[in-house]
Amino acid sequence: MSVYYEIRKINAREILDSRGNPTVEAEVTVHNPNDDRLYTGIAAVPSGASTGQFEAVELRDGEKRFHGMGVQQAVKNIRERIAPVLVGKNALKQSALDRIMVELDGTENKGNLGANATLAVSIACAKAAANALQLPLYRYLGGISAKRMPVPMMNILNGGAHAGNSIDFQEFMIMPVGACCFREALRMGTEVYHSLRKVLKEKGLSTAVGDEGGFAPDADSVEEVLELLVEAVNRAGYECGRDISFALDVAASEWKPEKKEGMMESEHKITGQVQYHLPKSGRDYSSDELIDMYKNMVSKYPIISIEDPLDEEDWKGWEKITKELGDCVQLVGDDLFVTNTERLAKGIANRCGSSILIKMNQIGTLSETIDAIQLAHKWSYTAVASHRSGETEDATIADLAVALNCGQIKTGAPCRSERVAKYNQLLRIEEELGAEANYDGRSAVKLHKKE
Ligand code: 2PG
Ligand code: MG
Repeated sequence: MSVYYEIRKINAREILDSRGNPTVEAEVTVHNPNDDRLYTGIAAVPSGASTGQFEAVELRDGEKRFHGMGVQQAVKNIRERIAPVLVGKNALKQSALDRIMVELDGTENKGNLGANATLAVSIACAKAAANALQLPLYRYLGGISAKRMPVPMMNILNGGAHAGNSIDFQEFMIMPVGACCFREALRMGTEVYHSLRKVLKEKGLSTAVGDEGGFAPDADSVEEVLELLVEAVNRAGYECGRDISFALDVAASEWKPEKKEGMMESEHKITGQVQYHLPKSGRDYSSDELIDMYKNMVSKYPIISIEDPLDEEDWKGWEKITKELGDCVQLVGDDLFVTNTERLAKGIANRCGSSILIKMNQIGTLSETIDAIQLAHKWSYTAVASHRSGETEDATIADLAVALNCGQIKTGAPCRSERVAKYNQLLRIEEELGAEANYDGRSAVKLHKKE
């Protein structure tokens, strides 16, 4: 029997994200033939600051209003180009709808319509369909197998492009791997967050927060930051490694050599390695030197996951770090893979990393996002559902994480409503799943087995 939930209307508007930048919100209305009523789905897209160069295009107007950041063209694309081809179609055929948008765009990177336009519509269609079927979004997307609660990677100390402090690493996260369930994990992580505030205060360090809600004090070295985290975990009454482990997002693509003025291309040629320049500390490293630094850190601290330890084009470095560290720490490709199945396939073929970060707006449709997660799982890579540093109250990634059994989610500190919205949605989902819900703890993190 074929069921037809007709898309009746698609609208879009320019709203604001958590950094006060404009972003796209779409509203899709569908008709349920069973009760002859209309149901609506609303979705807003997030926006990154440390964006990878291979991400799909985020269309910005570049005009005077909002200092060039307006998204009126993307909104217009939804109203005038996407709506006419999708209205009348069946909202239940998500991949067909997404394919139509990909074909209408006609570029490799959604440069024509804008990934912010296509993604807003893609998610709003799914939400409208779920509402019409009277199913929670995670259940609509994941069916009866949706029951794995993600281990949160809570970013409690911010640096890099997300904060105006002196720290080059972008994110210092805690993972409550010793918790029995998501609710307890969130409590433990939140207690550590509050302990960290006390530790910082006592040391006379700033407790102002960065873009993702983590504290953003100045520090002279990464080790100094890791010591602060250890102290916060202990002060909260937990044991490092047993209850709480650490995860880092280095965001090393921000350390591109060309960002250092006067860097000569010949300098790369001497070592045959990518050279990195850390903009805040002013230090320079080769790939090998960075790998040695990570090895040293992993041997001293309970770090179980490192995201973007190397640049998005340093494939050789990624191969090497996976060989040398992949069996003791999860290596997550964010800028490297950009939620893109082609780049992920290249990584799998060359044994680069063991995990992919999943950001829907890096690719621009829900179906392509799901393809990336499924490809990762097929090859025993983990898939970490992720927010962006610029977010809205839209909590779709919480549902996505459970629906696709991601097992891990990265969505900031337990601070700032746009971050907490995702955690709160996960609390609701876990409550609804009841005894069906699983929480993997430490085993959510997969490592590369030695060959
Ligand atoms: C990242 C993200 C999210 P942004 O690098 O993983 O934490 O940051 O959205 O700025 O790319
Ligand atoms: Mg990242």
